[in-house]
Amino acid sequence: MFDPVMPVTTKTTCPYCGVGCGVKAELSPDRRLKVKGDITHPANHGRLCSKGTALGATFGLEGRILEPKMRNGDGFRSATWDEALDAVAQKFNAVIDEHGPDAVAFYVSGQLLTEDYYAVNKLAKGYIGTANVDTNSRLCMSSAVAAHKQAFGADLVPAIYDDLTEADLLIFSGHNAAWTHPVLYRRIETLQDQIRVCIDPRRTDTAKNADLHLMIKPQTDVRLWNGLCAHLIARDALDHDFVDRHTSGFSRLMAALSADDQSVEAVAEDCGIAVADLKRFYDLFLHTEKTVSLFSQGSNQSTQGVHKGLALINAHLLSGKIGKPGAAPFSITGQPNAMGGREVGGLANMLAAHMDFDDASKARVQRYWDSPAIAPKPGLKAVDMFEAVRSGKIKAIWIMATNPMVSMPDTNRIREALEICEMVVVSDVIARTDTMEMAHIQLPAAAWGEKDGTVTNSERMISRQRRMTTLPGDVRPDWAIIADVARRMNSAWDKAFSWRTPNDVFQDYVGLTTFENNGSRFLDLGGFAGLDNAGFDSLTPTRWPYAKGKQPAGRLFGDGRFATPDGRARLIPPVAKAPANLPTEDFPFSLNSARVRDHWHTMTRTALAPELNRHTSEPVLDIHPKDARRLGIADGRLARVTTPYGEAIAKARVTDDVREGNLHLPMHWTKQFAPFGRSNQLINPAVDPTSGQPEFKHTPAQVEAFHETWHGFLLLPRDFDGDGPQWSADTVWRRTAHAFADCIEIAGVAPFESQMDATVMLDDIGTGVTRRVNIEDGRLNRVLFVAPIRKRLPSREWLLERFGDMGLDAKDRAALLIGRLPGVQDKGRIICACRNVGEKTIQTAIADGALTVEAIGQTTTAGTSCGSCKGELKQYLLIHSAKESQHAA
Ligand SMILES: Nc1nc2c(c(=O)[nH]1)N[C@H]1C(S)=C(S)[C@@H](COP(=O)(O)OP(=O)(O)OC[C@H]3O[C@@H](n4cnc5c(=O)[nH]c(N)nc54)[C@H](O)[C@@H]3O)O[C@H]1N2
Ligand SMILES: Nc1nc2c(c(=O)[nH]1)N[C@H]1C(S)=C(S)[C@@H](COP(=O)(O)OP(=O)(O)OC[C@H]3O[C@@H](n4cnc5c(=O)[nH]c(N)nc54)[C@H](O)[C@@H]3O)O[C@H]1N2
Ligand code: SF4
Ligand SMILES: [Mo]
Repeated sequence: MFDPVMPVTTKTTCPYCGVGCGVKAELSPDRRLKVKGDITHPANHGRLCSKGTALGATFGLEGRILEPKMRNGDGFRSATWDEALDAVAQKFNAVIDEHGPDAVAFYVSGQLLTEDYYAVNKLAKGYIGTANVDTNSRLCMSSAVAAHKQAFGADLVPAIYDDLTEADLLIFSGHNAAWTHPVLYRRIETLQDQIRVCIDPRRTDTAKNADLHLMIKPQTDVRLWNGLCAHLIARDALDHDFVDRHTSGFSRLMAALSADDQSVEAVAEDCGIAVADLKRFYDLFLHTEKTVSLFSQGSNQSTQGVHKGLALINAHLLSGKIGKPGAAPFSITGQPNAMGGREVGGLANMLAAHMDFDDASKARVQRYWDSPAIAPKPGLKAVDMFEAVRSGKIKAIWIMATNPMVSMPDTNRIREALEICEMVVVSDVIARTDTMEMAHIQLPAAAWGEKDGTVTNSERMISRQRRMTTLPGDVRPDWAIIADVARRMNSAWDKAFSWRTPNDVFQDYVGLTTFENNGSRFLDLGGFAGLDNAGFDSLTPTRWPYAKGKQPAGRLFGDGRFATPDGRARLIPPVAKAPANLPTEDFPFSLNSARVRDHWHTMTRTALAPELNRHTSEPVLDIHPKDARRLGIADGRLARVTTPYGEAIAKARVTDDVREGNLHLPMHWTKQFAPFGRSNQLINPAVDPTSGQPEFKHTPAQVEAFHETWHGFLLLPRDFDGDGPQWSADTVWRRTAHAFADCIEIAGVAPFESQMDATVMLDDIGTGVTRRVNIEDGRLNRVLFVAPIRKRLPSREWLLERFGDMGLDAKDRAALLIGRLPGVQDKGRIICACRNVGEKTIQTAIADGALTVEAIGQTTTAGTSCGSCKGELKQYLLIHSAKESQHAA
């Protein structure tokens, strides 16, 4: 299998989103990887989205950390594993001896494999004796987890993917599935008879392609769903039989709802939408048996995230729309193994295998682990955990597979925390991340394709990620690193951490799910017990619960039995209230922050793939035309956003895709790619009081024009590992990687000065335009264009492609200085990432008569691979037909 001389094909699972698509990967001996969707995988039946399709482009060793490193003054030096892991183990022991187990913490990730996750939980909760293990799922799923536990008695997702196609009504509540779960969206977008409703303060791609978009005021979801529940009651549209036999708390819910004015008019007013639209939504829900309501970050990431989830679940319980084909509330997971982490106890308030911190469960888990200690109480949740680091209560933290310097709220405070921490250990696959920079010890982890284990997707399907190649450099799988540290901490722990294969770890976990279970806990993986390594290697996707001697489960709760002590689902009254931080006179806007189509989180991997950088190549600030006009902010020019926590500068996109008074800045950009465009230094650390999930979707903010006087770009050979050019502190820059070169967009207020050497230059004092091109040995190695803000710059695309040319000579210089060849049209912004088709090409095709998505595909190839851009193609068609009818009129 390893280091083949011929290409070898492996079936594995995509490492990005929670859809959990099966991938067929063909690896050549020189580590070139070609991927296709696995047609036998039940999650995707052969489809992949743009990110999955580009996996080959991120599989090289560019940017990787391949050996352990230890802090050395301002930089890092190489270290051996012995040196690095002894240092970790000794410091942990010293801190625990002096300050107790709660002075250490682990901050982990839904991008770890289940085996990695299980290993760290066993070490912390069973051996060190602290529950200070929290995960980035706190930022992602914890509100849904709490809602599930309260309503269903355990963290159980009722639905399966087939319910999405079975449904006659599909509701996206704070979920931009067209971009964030593209392959699931592909499944439903062609269904002719399904009605789709999108609830989102932003007009997303999912909203644009829905039958009804409720563009609500931010954070008014509870009001909306409570109103629906009241409407169901008022119209006597309840499933009385289901409510009587399978739920508890009805009268309390009814009393709570009747305390507010639940008229459609009052609710519509509070939510900021048209009465007719709200009526239509309520009636659709009322009259459609087969309804699935997907809820995601617009629901979870809120100071009322748990209540948003409960309100939505209540509507399903009251109408009996649960446990039946095409009927369920469906919390969709974000990360590839968010679900797996929830199973093994990744959240600080869960023990392991869905057990809590009650005495019986603690004793049971300790018995199973035969361990010296058991964490006595829940540990600190992410925001509190970093706060405890900052206040010095936690003295050593180990961060794995997550980049909190970018993804936590109020990142300036995270910096302060990590700066004073006595030992910060970071395990990552990439050498330079904003969090790796803060480490004392950097540990090189094996990446996707180099390690073996399991992940669980949104529909509880366990799939294998498989190793395709030998481990490069000194990298090791995360679970093995954790076990090694455990053994170094205490030789008496050797036996408990003596796993030799990932299957050993998996079996340890499987055993815990069955231990003293006897049907008392839904989470039972007994069907996998005793699987040998060969069985583990050939494991096909299997959904849990999967008890010994039973078939793997399908959808849950079909029999009306829930995981509560009385078997009934609980109807809990959610309270509609304002967000924790209200806009003020100084900060009158509400800042929202979500995802773009082709980037994954903090871009450590997707930024490597040129095709993924071009759909949205820099952080863009969305602002409503009325606000922009009032504040003198022009489309395409820089704007400065400030909040009480920090500031950011990004290019404004003036659009009514956001509501008046709302702003949107994507979450992805980092110090490495756009230090001025980082969203999370702006974001308030307010959390939901129950789940501890931060309110990423709402921070009071102010915005103003930046008034840059010049703009330009520098193109230089691709350098993912290097420092890049140094700019003066007031030069706003952002970088994107292309096939042969990096493009750095620059702008500023102070006069621009450049020392760049050039083989040809055209500095025009009169117009203030600087053009410099440097050619070495017939190849382009630098291009700099700078112009006063009112002057246009040439398209970067053509110049960037020239970095791949050999043998450039005098006759090319003139074209290079203009930035284009006469007569060649540039493609415009890339819309189809797979086929590299730009906006202008698409517009030309439409003007020439390609009037359907299919016809555009035939003329330009756009949309013919993964299909992620089809929604946008439809939008171009709509704009075109609107213009045509304007002409006609
Ligand atoms: N391309 C891409 N796909 C991804 C990821 C990625 O990084 N990139 N990450 C994965 C992960 S980990 C996750 S968690 C998922 C997240 O998947 P989604 O939840 O779809 O992701 P977001 O785009 O963050 O947020 C969804 C929407 O919530 C809306 N929203 C904001 N405030 C409110 C509100 O008050 N009410 C309502 N109803 N909606 C609101 C936002 O405008 C946004 O459009 O995506 C996964 N898939
Ligand atoms: N403003 C705003 N902020 C948000 C959100 C939002 O919507 N808005 N969403 C939140 C959500 S839902 C999420 S899930 C988080 C995500 O935020 P993060 O978890 O911080 O994001 P990633 O970039 O996915 O970080 C994963 C890290 O693990 C590394 N890695 C990859 N594979 C491995 C491996 O096998 N082992 C190890 N050790 N490392 C590996 C990657 O290089 C990367 O540095 O962001 C949250 N932050
Ligand atoms: S939808 Fe895309 S990112 Fe998500 S698992 Fe499938 S291929 Fe990967
Ligand atoms: Mo997430």
